[in-house]
Amino acid sequence: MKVAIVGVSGAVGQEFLRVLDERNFPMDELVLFGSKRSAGTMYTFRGKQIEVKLLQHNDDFKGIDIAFTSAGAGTSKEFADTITKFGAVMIDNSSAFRMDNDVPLVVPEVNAADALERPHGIIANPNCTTIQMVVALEAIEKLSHIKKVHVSTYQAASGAGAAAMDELYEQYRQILANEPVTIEKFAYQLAFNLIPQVDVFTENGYTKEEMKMYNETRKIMHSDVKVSATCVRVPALRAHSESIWVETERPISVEEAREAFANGDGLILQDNPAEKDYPMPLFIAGKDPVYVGRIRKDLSNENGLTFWIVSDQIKKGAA
Ligand code: 2RA
Repeated sequence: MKVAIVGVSGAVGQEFLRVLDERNFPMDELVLFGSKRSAGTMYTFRGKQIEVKLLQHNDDFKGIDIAFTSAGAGTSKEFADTITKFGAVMIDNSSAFRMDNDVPLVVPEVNAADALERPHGIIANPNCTTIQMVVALEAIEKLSHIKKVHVSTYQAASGAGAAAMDELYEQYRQILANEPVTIEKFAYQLAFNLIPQVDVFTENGYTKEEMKMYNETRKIMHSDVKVSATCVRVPALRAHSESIWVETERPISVEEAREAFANGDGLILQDNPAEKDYPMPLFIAGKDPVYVGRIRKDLSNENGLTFWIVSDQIKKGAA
């Protein structure tokens, strides 16, 4: 088994490296690719130094079985043929192919079987906010069809990449040192603030991030569910949180939901309000599951249920 990582120097690329190692992923060789900026950089993997190759239109992907790509939608589109032409399966973290009819969009806990049908050799990985949400929704969907979802997200700086995390650290330092604050990765200062915008606005007033939650959820779950999202950037460093409200076809009790979450694939139930026990991003960084808590009946709608989820979106979501 020969594996490639494309975009190894980014926050997600670095997580790919850690996860492959941590899981003892069976492979004989790992090949790393990057842009001009990162070509030549050396990374240590399982005690061996590997040099990052420049991603180019050549035959470098001959013999590669799986390529994990996270270098932005433009790069994925430009290099998809180069990456897949010798039979490599491209598992793509970008938004380039997610909504294409002939590219499966897969979250293993929900629709793993869709990955078997991949006419272009590409499997798309959804947006991180969608991934953690559908893992939780799937547990409820098994009890009763979900008709509507209202969700507000609390997205950590890490969703915008490694440089954005550095910027948040630097902003706190600058504020405490009474220095001018650097603002490059976000529209506004994020330290001591919340920004109700993730990605750019679309014509209907929702952002692209919010529309991804609508469209991707329907495709992954093979569902007519309607999703209305408000995505907010918060000054947490790593792990996204989501406040989710669902309306199901029949009423679901809190006990039923709790049992479904407790037994759900990829989920950890953490819901003990009496002990102030609920998921928080600070404690979930670096972990695999989606944590669920604060499960309540909606007070205005018999068929409504509300809950809170947190997951490390780089690990669970992107990598
Ligand atoms: C973010 N969800 O948090 C995005 C990353 N794909 O910015």
